[in-house]
Amino acid sequence: RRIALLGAPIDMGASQRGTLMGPAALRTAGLATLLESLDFEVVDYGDLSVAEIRDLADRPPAKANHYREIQRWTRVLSRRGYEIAQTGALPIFLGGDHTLSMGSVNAMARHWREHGRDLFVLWLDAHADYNTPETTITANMHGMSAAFLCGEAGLDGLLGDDARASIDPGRLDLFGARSIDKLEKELMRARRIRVVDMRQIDEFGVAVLIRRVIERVKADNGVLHVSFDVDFLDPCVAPGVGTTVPGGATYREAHLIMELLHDSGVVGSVDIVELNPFLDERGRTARTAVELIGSLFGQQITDRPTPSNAIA
Ligand code: DIR
Ligand code: MN
Ligand code: MN
Ligand code: MN
Repeated sequence: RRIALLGAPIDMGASQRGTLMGPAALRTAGLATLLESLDFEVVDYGDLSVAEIRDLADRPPAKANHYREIQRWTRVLSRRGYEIAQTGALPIFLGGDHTLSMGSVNAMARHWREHGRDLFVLWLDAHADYNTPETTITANMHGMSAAFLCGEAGLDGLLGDDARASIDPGRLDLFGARSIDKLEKELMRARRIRVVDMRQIDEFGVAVLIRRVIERVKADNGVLHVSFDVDFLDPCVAPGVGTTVPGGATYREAHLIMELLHDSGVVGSVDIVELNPFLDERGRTARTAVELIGSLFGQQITDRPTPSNAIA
């Protein structure tokens, strides 16, 4: 029961600066102490840096802001994440904007593939992040990470010669979406990307919908990577993000999701991204994110055996 923390202070993938302070805020909010109180051994690898990384000579796509910088981060994250996964620890990647996942998910997919297991990805996010340099309106690369991971064309040079492990679009679940661009939506429809939007959450509730995701992972003996974009939460709960969208998950819905994921036992790695401490209200969003990670790793209100498993 060992957890590895790895910070990636990236903010060039988003339009607003400031997510580079995310790892520090999550540490300040007590992430390691909380995980230790839940009986984990926590190894904090500190923050990555891209200062030493040599730039590649490929030609940046026309519409991908700060491509070079994101390329450095993606390569570093992919290598370090993979090495850390090999130590047997469960990695939590601390962002940083959502371009972080291009590296972290690639690392975990490669790791598990070597162990004969498929990686599934749960993308908790107000957005679909399924743009490409072709479809994007903003050219912000944090809106492209899920598409990149599913092997969409347009950012093929990001990893250079490093191994790219695309995930099968059938193993990706977008959850909580309420802002998807027009061309992005068309591309998702063509690829049959599964998305649980906020309307479905309203109609059916998070428990039913998350259990479906978990069952798919279990049926395949897969491992689940949880990519938690803090803007998944309603802005009332989580004001400290650059691209707030009204109508997000409530505090209770988010905790229930984390509790159900914990009970499932299928989670093998986590990203916490898009937290922007520059926009936060005295650490409120950072603290909320840390509390949610607590639920994801076994924090319970009472100590009774997990009721969801007992019923299912
Ligand atoms: C928008 C917003 N779809 C874009 N995306 C994200 O820029 O591509 N905002 N991820 O957080
Ligand atoms: Mn291994
Ligand atoms: Mn996102
Ligand atoms: Mn988002």
